[in-house]
Amino acid sequence: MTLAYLSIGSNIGDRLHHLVEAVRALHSHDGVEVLAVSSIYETAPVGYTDQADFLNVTIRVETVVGAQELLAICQQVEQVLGRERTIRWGPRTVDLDILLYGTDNIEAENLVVPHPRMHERAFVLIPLLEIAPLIAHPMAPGKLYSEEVAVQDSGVLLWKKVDGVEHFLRLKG
Ligand code: A4P
Ligand code: MG
Repeated sequence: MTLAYLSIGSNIGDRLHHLVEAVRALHSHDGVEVLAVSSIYETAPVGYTDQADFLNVTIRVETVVGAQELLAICQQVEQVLGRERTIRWGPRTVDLDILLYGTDNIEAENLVVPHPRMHERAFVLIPLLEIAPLIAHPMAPGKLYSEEVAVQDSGVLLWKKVDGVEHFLRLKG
């Protein structure tokens, strides 16, 4: 069993529906159990900024599958929910990123974990800290993520408070 943290974002169409369906699809997968979901945050786009605001959540899963298989599952969920890849960092129906996989450091061609841009992104860190307040900074041992996020001009607003996985799965867009 490995604990992993994922970031999920959507900025096209019914954003809430896409987040809920992505979590439902992961949760219904054999070998992946969703243990925690953060509140939902509305976030200004980072990277390619000429696009609509995102809804973002972070989730904790317990899984028996390896990191590569978890990535494959995430990509399958993206496909089922109709993601079209056009612009890098651009608009997407739903995007699932693996932030952390246990304490593993992975540097494969198709998978880098801890996610290399997570520590500079308030839309990842604010929801992550909500469900994992004491998580250590993988790139700066001894430092907590909470110190990092405090200095950011975040563009991240609480959009809907979430009270557990079951509550989240009942939300409708
Ligand atoms: N890949 C490598 N490591 C990972 C990982 N840890 N998790 C590879 C998931 N995928 C990983 O991703 C491109 C490739 O990254 C995949 O083929 C996979 O093998 P992608 O999802 O196809 O494309 P992308 O998401 O457009 O690119 P990238 O580099 O993943 O972008 P990011 O960093 O995920 O940024 N602003 C707000 N406010 N909220 C957002 O959610 N998201 C992005 C996407 C940009 N701006 C945003 C948001
Ligand atoms: Mg991505």
